[in-house]
Amino acid sequence: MQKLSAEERASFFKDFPNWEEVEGRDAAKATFTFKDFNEAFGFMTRIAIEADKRDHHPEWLNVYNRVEITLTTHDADGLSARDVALASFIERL
Ligand code: HBI
Repeated sequence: MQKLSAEERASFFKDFPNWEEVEGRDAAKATFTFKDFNEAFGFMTRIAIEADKRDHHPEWLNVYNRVEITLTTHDADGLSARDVALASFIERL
């Protein structure tokens, strides 16, 4: 699996303002806050189903109404097109 080039990575962070670089990792992180746990977990459920379809899974933390998502591609040891595609899906929810 091919990593994003420096240019592709720069474009990603410009085009996806909710996502930020992760200190010391070639990864992207975003935090989403919802009305309550039910809303947050519903969001996670929709992502989980899509992630499994894509065979590309997020690293994430849920605390009550907050969901922190980190995307990276283990097989590429960094950000890949699969992360861009999943971030795009997440942004469209
Ligand atoms: N999810 N984020 C992420 N990165 C991967 O490399 C990855 C995955 N989910 C499943 C998966 N790879 C499998 O294809 C391999 O572990 C076999």
